[in-house]
Amino acid sequence: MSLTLYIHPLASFCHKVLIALYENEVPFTAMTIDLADPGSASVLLEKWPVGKIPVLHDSARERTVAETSIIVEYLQQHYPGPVAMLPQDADAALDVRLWDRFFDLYVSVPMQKIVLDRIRPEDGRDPIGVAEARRSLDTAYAMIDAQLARRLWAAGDDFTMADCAAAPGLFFASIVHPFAAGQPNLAGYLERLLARPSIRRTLDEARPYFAMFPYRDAMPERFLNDAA
Ligand SMILES: N[C@@H](CCC(=O)N[C@@H](CS)C(=O)NCC(=O)O)C(=O)O
Repeated sequence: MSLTLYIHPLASFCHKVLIALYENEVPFTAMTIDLADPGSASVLLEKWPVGKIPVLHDSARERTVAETSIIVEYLQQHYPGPVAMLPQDADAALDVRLWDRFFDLYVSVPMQKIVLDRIRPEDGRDPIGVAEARRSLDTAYAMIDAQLARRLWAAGDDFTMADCAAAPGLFFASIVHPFAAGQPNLAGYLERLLARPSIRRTLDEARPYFAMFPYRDAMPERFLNDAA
């Protein structure tokens, strides 16, 4: 087994890559990084000084690969399986990349802003930044609700990298900034994602760490017991 994925089991961007790996049953070893522990963090920083997880190392090809979208594309190129994370058609692939970027930048990033602000010291909080993040989520939710009126998955009829990005972002965002009542397509899409075996497995593995989630008090009971 040549692939090692440096992760934290609670980290949403790590979930995105885990989902892609599980979709195609790609064998890998997960190595947990505790960014709060300098010894553990140094293992990651040696590989990727930016210090963000996940990072993939492939000993067979002597490659270290960072950034989730690049990791998923790397897996698609070198360790493909039955579920195509990107379609062959170039225009369709652009659509997948667009919605992958959309979920990372306009769902996961503002969600993280809201979550991380809660663990800042009281005098270091950023209420203006958090309000902006909530507005960004409102816009994203409305756009996803419109997009999913015509589609089963984020970029069409097939599950792709865009859905790997969507699942953890929407899961945590729905807790810290609930969907509006009149967004049935958005809510239905999250339910479809949560029913997917790769996503159930990822959340099952994260569940023992949910107590560390800064908004655990807002987490619906069903998420604490079961992913769906
Ligand atoms: N653009 C990056 C984002 C990765 C990211 O933000 N990871 C978070 C965990 S979910 C992280 O490493 N946070 C630690 C930090 O920012 O210090 C990617 O797609 O890989």
